[in-house]
Amino acid sequence: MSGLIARWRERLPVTDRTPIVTLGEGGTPLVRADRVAKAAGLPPGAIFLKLEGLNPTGSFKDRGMTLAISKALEDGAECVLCASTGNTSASAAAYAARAGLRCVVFLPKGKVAAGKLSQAVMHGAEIVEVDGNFDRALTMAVEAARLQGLTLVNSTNHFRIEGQKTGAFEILEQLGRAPDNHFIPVGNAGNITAYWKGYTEMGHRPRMFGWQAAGAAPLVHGKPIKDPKTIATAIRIGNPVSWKTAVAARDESNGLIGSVTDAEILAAYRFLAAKEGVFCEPSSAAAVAGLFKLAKTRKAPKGLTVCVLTGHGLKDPDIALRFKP
Ligand code: AN7
Repeated sequence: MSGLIARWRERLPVTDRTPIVTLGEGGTPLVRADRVAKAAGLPPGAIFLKLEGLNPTGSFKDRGMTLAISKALEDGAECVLCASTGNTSASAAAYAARAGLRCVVFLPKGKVAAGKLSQAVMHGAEIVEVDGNFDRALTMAVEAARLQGLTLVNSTNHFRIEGQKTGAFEILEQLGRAPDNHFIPVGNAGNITAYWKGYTEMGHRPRMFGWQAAGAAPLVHGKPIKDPKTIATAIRIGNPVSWKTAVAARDESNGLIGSVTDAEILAAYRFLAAKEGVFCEPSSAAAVAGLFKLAKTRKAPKGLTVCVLTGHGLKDPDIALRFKP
């Protein structure tokens, strides 16, 4: 059987009784990006990109969802529920469809990219459009899950984090060593939490560099943002669930959580597509935007750096056509 649970079984909370719901997620490419390295003033071979957009539904969310849905099925759930800026709902809808579970998704109205919305629709999720942002949608989803006794598959569900930590295991295997630095976009902060967990479980401590959009940077400002704004809708989040663990990952690794403007995000987004042949969604480009930002003041960290490109460019065709090179 393929998929990341089969691959990393002994490191994940599954038993012989767990029905495994998989679409063959994980095993994504790690590609060298010498043009990014050069533009950041670094030597060839310094930068690698982890292409998480090549997961079955086009984002890293599938790593956590294969486990969260498998465990929901094992526990006898009939319906799963999540709030989402788009990718979590696309992934939950697909894995729920495969498992034969009902799926309800709470989405911020008018703020979900077309590709992601079309996935939730096609996989048959029941869609609740929320008048308000992601943070409000999450509050509603948490409340609905509690009142109805349904399984929440947001990253508050620890199986999501457990599944996502396998991204770090793969990077260690693909490089044959640990990277010195790990760059990653940060929204609800589950993924930076998961990668740090994965690395440390394997005895490694790369410096963790998380990147938020300037208009949605609660971790940089040290307080929730009431009305987060950014063109990178996936990370338009004002009050991240995994706040404490993200800050811990930063501090324990001597890392950094910084912010990049929408203009910097779009510049990196175009650079990756036009110079590296890699089409990611705008939120994913935030990590590379952060690298370029540090490079401007010659502060790009030395050594080997992995940037996680969390979602595929096809997720958000409207932005691509509006801001093409
Ligand atoms: C492409 O789908 O929060 O810091 O509801 O879709 O773990 O939240 C998506 C987040 C980065 C941020 N890149 O990851 C959702 C959602 C992409 C994303 C993030 C998201 P976290």
